[in-house]
Amino acid sequence: MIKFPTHNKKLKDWVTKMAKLCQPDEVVWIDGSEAQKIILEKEALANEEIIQLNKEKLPGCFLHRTAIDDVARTEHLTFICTKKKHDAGPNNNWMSPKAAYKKARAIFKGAMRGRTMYVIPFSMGPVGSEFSKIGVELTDSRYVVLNMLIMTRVGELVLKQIEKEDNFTKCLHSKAELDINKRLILHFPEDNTIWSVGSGYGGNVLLGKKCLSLRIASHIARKEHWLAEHMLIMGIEEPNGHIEYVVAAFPSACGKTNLAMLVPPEGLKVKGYRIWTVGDDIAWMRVDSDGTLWAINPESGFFGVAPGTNSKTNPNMVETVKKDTIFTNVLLKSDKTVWWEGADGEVPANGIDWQGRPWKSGLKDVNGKPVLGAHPNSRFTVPIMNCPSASFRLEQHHGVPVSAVIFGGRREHLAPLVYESFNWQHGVFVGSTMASERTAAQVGQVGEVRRDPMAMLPFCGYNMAHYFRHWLDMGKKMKKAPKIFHVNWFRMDESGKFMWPGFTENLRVLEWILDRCNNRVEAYKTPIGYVPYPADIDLTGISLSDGALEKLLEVRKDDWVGELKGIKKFFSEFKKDLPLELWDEYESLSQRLKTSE
Ligand code: OXD
Ligand code: MN
Repeated sequence: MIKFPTHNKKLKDWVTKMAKLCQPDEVVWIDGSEAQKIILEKEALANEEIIQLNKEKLPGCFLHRTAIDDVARTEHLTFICTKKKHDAGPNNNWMSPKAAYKKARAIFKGAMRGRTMYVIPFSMGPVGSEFSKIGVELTDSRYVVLNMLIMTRVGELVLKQIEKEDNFTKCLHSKAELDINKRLILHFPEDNTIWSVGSGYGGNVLLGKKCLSLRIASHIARKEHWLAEHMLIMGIEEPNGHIEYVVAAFPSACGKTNLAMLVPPEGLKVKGYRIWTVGDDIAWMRVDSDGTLWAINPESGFFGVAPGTNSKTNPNMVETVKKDTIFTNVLLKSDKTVWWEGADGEVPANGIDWQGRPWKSGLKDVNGKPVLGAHPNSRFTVPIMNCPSASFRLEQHHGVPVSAVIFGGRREHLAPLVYESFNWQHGVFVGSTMASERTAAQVGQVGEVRRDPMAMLPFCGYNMAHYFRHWLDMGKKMKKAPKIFHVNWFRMDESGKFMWPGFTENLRVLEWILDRCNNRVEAYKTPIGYVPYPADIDLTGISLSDGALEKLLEVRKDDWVGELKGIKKFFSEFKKDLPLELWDEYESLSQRLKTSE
């Protein structure tokens, strides 16, 4: 007999039906309390789902290891299940809802036998905010529960909200047998439903994150006239105390998290900048009654990539993960602290690697390849409030006003350090033609270049041509739309070295962006957009080689003529659905390149 702490019939009926399908031994409702969390941690420790880390050095921290073939989002097993294939678009894998439910139901059937089904009522965004959406995740994984308690707002207040709204996203997850051949991540936007089975990796199973906050939310946002985006949100406090907020989209593992919480570089410190972190991964944005764009971060935690995180790349994150953190797939040291490639300090002499095997520094496999201590996509899950730069506006129901939208990618040669689009429509073109290299966060060939419009290719829950149309329409709804920029921290010189120091120094580029938003500097008009005059990027305290900044800002016509081909090929995939405005922008760019010197 299931006990229900809710009167909501929809919720009661759905939990009953799903329990009948999955056949758990018991059903436990998650109330968001500290007492319940402690019980769950104890059970997870006893079952060896998590390992307690050094209580003095890493209080409240645990380590979890996933199955070795379950370490990243599995895009080829991720589907958008709409009645019409066309609604999912060429950008998504598609299955009909009927076929998808049938296929997954066979795996879910009895999958929770001998286990507990946890019911997690959660809110993406502050409970009760106009921006927020409610979900309920059913899962047989304590690891998922413990992570959801960090990443989302969980508990009784949410249940009350469900009674009021009578609406929530139905999220069903089971580890089942953790079998890659029986793994499916299914989205049913027309039913406001997500089914994920056979995985234990965060991006596949913390259903509030990519599944709800991007794939399902993007579908809802189109209908309700707002934007659900794969973007960080950060505030830049200027020396006069005024804070301006920017949002930025980069493909996975291109430094969104590092940028969102950067510490101003030495050379700019005298100017008195301060950074406020609102979010590192997802932005939900609405046009408010003042006719401008406002943003919230629907999440309450970070699910960040560990390798490469250190006091130089991200000192705030190093502080953040010193307590209350769940580490996944990192190296365990003998003193029960953790390590990953690119962490601070010496490489440990030995430890237990992410697969649970003994490891020592310099270890090589039979082919002579280094054996990594931590998986390249190893992660930490930690509350945003732990972060020294956490914004004081995180719980504000209205979010923060957005001055600039920044797109970026990893382009070794093509894109200059920064450029500004001519207007909103051109900015949408810039976002829609974004491209980058594949990273460890996705399964597949690392290094392969792929188009990733607005960094949403793996996350847009509907036909991307319709998504571009939605972006164009949103621009018309604003009295004062944010300016749109493109950045590239990854340009390389002839010898294959990065030309820009990146990380904390990126504030120098943000400074120019804000100067442009406030009409404080002129810019140089090129065929692709406005580019800074070198003198307007403050280089105090860093030394670039002679002419390096000029090279970083250079727009190379031949490269862009080549790029046009790639854009045409990509746009053509959307056939007649692609908004004509984007073809107009394509033609205009081609024309400007022809007529420029
Ligand atoms: C992430 C991703 O995990 O984008 O944030 O892959
Ligand atoms: Mn992401």
